Amino acid sequence: MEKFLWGVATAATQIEGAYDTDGKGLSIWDVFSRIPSAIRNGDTPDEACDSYHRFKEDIALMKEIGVNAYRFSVSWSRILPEGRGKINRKGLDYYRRLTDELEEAEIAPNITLYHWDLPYELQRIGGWLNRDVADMFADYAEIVFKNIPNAKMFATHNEPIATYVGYALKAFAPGYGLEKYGRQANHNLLLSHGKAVERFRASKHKAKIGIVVDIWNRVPADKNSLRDVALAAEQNGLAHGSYLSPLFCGEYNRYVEEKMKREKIKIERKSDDLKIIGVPLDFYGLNCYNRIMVSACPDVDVRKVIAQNGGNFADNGNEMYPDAIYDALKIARDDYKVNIPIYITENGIGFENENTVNGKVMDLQRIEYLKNAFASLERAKKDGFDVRGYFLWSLLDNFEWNAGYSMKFGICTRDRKKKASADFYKEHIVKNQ
Ligand code: GCO
Repeated sequence: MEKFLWGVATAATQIEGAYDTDGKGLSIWDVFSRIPSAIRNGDTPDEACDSYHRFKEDIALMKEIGVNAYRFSVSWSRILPEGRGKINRKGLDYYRRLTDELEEAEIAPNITLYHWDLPYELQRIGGWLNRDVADMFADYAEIVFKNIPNAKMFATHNEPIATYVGYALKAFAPGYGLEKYGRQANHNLLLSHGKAVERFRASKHKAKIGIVVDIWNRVPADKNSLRDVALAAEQNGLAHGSYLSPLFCGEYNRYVEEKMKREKIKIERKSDDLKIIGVPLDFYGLNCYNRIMVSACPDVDVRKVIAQNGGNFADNGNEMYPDAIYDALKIARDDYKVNIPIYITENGIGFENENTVNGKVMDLQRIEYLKNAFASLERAKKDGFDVRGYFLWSLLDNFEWNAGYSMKFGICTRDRKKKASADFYKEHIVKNQ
């Protein structure tokens, strides 16, 4: 049995910077971030953590912390500036150097192919609304499989719901706002996943392949209220079922189908699509941060309900709910029949203000959050959940999408100073080898 993976996670747009260096093409986030007021303080990912130039320092930090795996994403437009066609050798070389260096440091590279950063040139032909983009993604994936032989894990997509948000709710790139677009983009994105996995199998690459879907369990404020229970079930069904049910159960569940019917939404889909989407995987990557309490009554304050039941909150307003990981694993297993190995591919907490003592960030609430998370993880393992690894989000404070640089998720700062939580994680890893 392979060793449990203790890792950290990042994503290209959030850390690389060098947005137009060495031939990189623009991504939709490079463009979206220039829309006035799209991002807090007008921040852009232009520089981020400059990991394009400073990745050796990142690896040195990881070595110090003692992780044995690193989850990062590859920028499609760095490798294919136009999304297709001509390969940018310098871009590809960057990932080769990064993975070689990781191998040297005995840190397993876990590569995500798509962390929301579609090449802008492909947005100009409709982005994920264009079914052909699914094939272009598979071509891009194949280039990565062929050129990065030392990767140990691949995930096709990270949190596909973010693409839905970008097409239906305007909040993320590319900033569209129609439910129909969200559903179509979702479908084409899932199709691209299935097609990429086919290419992966054909490539005979030795790594494992999977996909990353986040789970935020919705719980009813009042367990005895039928309306609250129904609302939580519907929100869970839509948020997770849009992905986990086509991926693992071969269908769109009734919440998704009923919503489309109700809203008279018809999307382009072919009869074989669900078969392609449901291709067998080696692992499922679970991103898990918290739970969400919901109430069907507009005048119920769920925060009060949480407090009355003994719950408490971090300074950033998040509930400090200790068992999010366990609950999410249960949802995957019980509601979506996930029965393959699982990696927690993201878990962490962000703060706008952190306390510094003698130049060191003393992020004690993050440590408390992590203690809870590790206890939940242990309980799950004891109860037989097949969890093989945990990736903390994130190695560094970075470009937190719409929140820009003001929301900090790192266990190290952008100038690569370890916070107290990095020391805590190090100790935890030593004790739990
Ligand atoms: C996500 C993304 C990350 C975020 C993190 C904190 O899963 O939402 O993968 O890019 O930065 O979740 O919000």
